[in-house]
Amino acid sequence: MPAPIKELDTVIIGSGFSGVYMLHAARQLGLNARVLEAGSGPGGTWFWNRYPGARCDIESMQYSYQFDKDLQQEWEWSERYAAQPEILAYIDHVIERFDLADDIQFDTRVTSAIFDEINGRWIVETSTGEKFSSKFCIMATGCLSAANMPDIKGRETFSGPVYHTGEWPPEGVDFSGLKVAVVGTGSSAIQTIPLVAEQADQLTVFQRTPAFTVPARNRALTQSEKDNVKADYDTYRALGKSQDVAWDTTPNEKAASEMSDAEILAECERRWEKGALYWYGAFPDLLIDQKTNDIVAEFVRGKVRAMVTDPKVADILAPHSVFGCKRVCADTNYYATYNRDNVSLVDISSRPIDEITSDGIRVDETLYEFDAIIFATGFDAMTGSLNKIDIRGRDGLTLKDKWAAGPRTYLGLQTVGFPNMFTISGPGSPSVLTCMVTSIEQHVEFIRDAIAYLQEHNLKYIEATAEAEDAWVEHVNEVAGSTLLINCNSWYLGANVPGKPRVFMPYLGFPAYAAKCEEVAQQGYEGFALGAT
Ligand code: N01
Repeated sequence: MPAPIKELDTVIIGSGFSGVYMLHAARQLGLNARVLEAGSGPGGTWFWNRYPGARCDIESMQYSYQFDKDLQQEWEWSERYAAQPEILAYIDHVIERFDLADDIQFDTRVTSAIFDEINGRWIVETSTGEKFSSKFCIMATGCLSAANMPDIKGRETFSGPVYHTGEWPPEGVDFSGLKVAVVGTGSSAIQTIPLVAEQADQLTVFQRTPAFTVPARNRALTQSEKDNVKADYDTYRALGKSQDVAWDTTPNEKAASEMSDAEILAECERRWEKGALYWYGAFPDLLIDQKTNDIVAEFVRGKVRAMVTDPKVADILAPHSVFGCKRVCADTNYYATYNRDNVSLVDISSRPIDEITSDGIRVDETLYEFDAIIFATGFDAMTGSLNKIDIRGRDGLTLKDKWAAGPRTYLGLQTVGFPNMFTISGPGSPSVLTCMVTSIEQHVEFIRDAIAYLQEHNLKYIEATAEAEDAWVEHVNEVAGSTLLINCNSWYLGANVPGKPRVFMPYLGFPAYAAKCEEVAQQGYEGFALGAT
């Protein structure tokens, strides 16, 4: 006998930062809400990415919720950039503090979400055989949650363990005494390589494209630093909202073209010392003017050559694409790791991995033998976790079909044909180009207020209009097209996943975006059709 359908006002899929805050916000509206989570614990991307060295690249006191002033006063971050276990502990604390656990259901993968047009309800089914009927369906499925495992010939034949950084075993891995391979050199690889190198007998890195990475400058936070931020948190939060990524990436007023060589060099050195994503504020034309970008890229290459003792290795590691075109990585001892005797680098930029055998990885005629392989090959970003679910809207339209040529949304929040379905930090929103937690809170509050508006006006559904969606998609492309961000094979463009349409997915510019959302709400949800039936 089939299990009875459970009635909800709001189903929330995923229990990362988005799902947890969405549940709290839904409860504030008096909604009967439930979070369904595939993992056995909360945290979303921070639950799965437990690889050694996993750490945030946004300052911890910024990468945290701001919706509750007491919460931000009481929580104590230990380091400038929080490591993955501390972020998970923080999410656990938030769940406990706001008494959310009863409405979060773990080990429950959503398999389908289908809109029942007759009753105006979302029917959600799970891997556990449960069925929910809900008025609202909120996708808190995350931008970087679907691991991208490359389809390399013979992968299944390898006799040792194979890991993906984005699906790391919770019990951890001991690489002592082992010959280990890392495939990929993006943010995850750059964080994990120095630590695996310290433990393994030998480590070999397979690099297709050298990434731009700058020192994270992570360290313990002093009590006075924490106290200073807490004493003036409102100002810091306002500053964060006025920027795209870090607390303060306000660029110099002068473009690099208006500065002398000495001024440019001084600014580059200052940013190098400050570290991590503060680089995005180096020059106002950094992501617009190729010449400025080339200056910064050459500066970083100079640093690589100075840090890596073997000039041949330094040449392979020196990045040559557009600085900031892929997210700039933040590292601790990455380049110095290549000076170790037990670390080697294989350049696969012109000759890809041919196959994986039971013993290791073959490139051309050379077989490199390993005991374990780590794939640090990233994610099917922004759309991957949505595409794992069979999502169908009006007239049986599947989301996959609707987005076959690339995702289309209005504000990254809704897509036409899928009424009462929201995506938190969906494609078309600033999300991954910002401090994610700030963006998530902005989205959750927009959704909460939109639902409250429906309640107050006795309305039943909200759905983006085709005109608004078309105009937004055009605007997102136009903004991205005016920058250098479209000039490399990044996951922002879906270029890392074979066959994925090449479309710039995030929207560049959090402050402008937040202002647009506010205006939309003030105009009675302009660009959305609101209906009573
Ligand atoms: O993934 P990536 P990631 N053969 O896609 C290579 C966030 N993040 O997990 O560049 C060989 O950046 C690929 O090569 P190429 C952050 O937003 C944040 O590292 O495509 N190599 C690349 O080198 C980040 O941007 C933090 O040529 C293959 C690597 O694998 C995002 O997550 C930490 C290959 C993938 O790099 C993703 O980062 C970690 C193949 N077939 C992640 N396929 C922090 O907060 C792919 N590659 C600090």
